Amino acid sequence: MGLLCKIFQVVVVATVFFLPSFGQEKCAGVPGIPGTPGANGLPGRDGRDGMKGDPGSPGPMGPPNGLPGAPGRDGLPGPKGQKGEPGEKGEVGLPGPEGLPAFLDPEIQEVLRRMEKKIMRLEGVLALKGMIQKVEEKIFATNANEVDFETTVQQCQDFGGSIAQPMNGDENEAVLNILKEKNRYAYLGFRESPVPGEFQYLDGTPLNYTNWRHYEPNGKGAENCVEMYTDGGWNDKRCNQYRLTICEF
Ligand code: MMA
Ligand code: CA
Repeated sequence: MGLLCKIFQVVVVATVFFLPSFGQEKCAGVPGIPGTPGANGLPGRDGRDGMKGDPGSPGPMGPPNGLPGAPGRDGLPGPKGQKGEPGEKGEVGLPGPEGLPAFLDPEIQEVLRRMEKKIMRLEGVLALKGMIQKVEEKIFATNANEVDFETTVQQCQDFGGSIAQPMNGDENEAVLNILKEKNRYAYLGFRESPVPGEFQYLDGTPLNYTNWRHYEPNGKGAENCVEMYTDGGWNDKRCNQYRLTICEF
């Protein structure tokens, strides 16, 4: 700054600061001329970053022959298919839980009651028609065949029974009823034992009921079978005669 300019500055400052007091004390001067504007200051610091702008619009589609995109999501399920062929039979399963004993099972008991009733009715019909003779739990019946002793034994077995073998007076009378009806004699299920004149059941046990006629048995080892007459009495007799087949069941 040149000297002149410095002087001018002092004059101006003095004018501005001291003139008024001079003015009060002395007189008002002429207003000064406004100075020229100062030079521009240095540029300020950079402001803070602004907010992130909106996303730009999608770019143009790329060229074909690019890599394939990821697979899309699964579609909706299709319609139900047709029924397949039956599979192979599985293995046998484990046994089920144990059931009630038959005597405690009410269903089984009911079935048994009905079966018993049906059987009793059938037995009643057969007895009414004279086709069976029932004594307690034993039933005597004939097929009206007349055959020798061994054939009688065999036939009765074939039908699931055995040759008639009366064990008491009632059973003897039941067999007799059949003889009288057919007016024939019949072999009984006894045989002579190794001791002549002694008879036994077919299983070898001695007889515990007999109904011999007078003077019988008299065969003394020559008559090994026993027949019943139409009066119910027994006679020892050779085994090769034809006699009415009577079985017991
Ligand atoms: C026949 C024969 C015998 C029986 C007598 C009874 C003659 O023999 O059936 O077994 O004891 O008759 O008179
Ligand atoms: Ca005899």
